[in-house]
Amino acid sequence: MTSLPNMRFPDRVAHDFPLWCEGLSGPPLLCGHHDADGLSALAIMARAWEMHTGERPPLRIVGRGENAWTPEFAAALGDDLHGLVLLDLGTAEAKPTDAPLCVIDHHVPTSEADDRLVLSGYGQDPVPSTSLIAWWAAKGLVGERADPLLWLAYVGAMGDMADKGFPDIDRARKLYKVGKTREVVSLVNAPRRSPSGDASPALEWLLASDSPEDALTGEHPARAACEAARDVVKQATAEGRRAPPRFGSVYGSDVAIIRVDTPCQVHPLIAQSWAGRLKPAICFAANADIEPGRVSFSGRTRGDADIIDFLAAHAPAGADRTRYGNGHRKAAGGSLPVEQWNAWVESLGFDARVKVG
Ligand SMILES: [Mn+2]
Repeated sequence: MTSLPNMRFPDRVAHDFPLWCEGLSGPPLLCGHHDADGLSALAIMARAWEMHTGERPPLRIVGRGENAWTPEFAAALGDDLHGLVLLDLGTAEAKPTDAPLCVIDHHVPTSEADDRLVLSGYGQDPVPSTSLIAWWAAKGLVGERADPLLWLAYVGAMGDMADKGFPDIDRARKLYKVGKTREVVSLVNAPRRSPSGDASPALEWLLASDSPEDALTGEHPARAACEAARDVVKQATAEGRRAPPRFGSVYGSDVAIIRVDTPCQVHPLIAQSWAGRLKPAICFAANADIEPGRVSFSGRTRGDADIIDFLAAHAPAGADRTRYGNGHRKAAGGSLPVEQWNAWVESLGFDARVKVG
């Protein structure tokens, strides 16, 4: 699929996506990451496809402990797909299906395979959220009818802190109140962090709403599930914030690890909050209660550090690279089996207080 040379990225997205859709024999399966950005992108794509064909395409959230680039995921998809759209799920090598594949993403890519349409915002300046790229794609598919979906792009962009420097998001900021949009982001992100990790109420809520205002004030039963999840997550976050950062002998004050063991996926929030206080350190928060036998960890920095590079330089031998060291330069992590985690922190000079078991 060739684009015109020198096309601006948003125009290239709007140009290439409809061409990709033309080659499909039926509705593609839409898969999205479970955070505000991925869920918003899913909602945009689903509604645009429905405008385009009159039919709601199948949807699937890729949630906690799942990765779209693993053989397990490919097996779960089956082989009767018309097409597959992966939203906010990274860009890796293994193709999960023989059906036409479209990847819409903005994480650091780990593949340049050309047997698929890749609409990656990585390398653009600034880097757009997946939701905004999805909206540009929707715009290409259904034209002005995508305009009422712009608020969803705004929700995703705000959720990923990628809402500065884009004329379309500037326009959304004038149309929709910042405070209400922030409240939607907060509620949409809650279910995936709750002990169940099930983000489907958040997606249901976004799919049923017409604006941040409508989402917060209209009759939306799924909102109550998001509110309940947020209460639980708030409690776990407050407790997690009391855990002290630890430092190892290899990097001293430049690398901190904070242990926060809870069935709530709040370790990225804890890492984020310590990164703000401990600049220029890389802060990793680690959680051994998310997945049995594994330690999930998340790194954040406000300084110049490159966490992707750091993790690559310190990759444990035999680490599963679909589950280690992916994400953004300033926000990346992964999960390791307990034994590998313990060896990893030891190699960085940390003592038993950050080891598990
Ligand atoms: Mn994203």
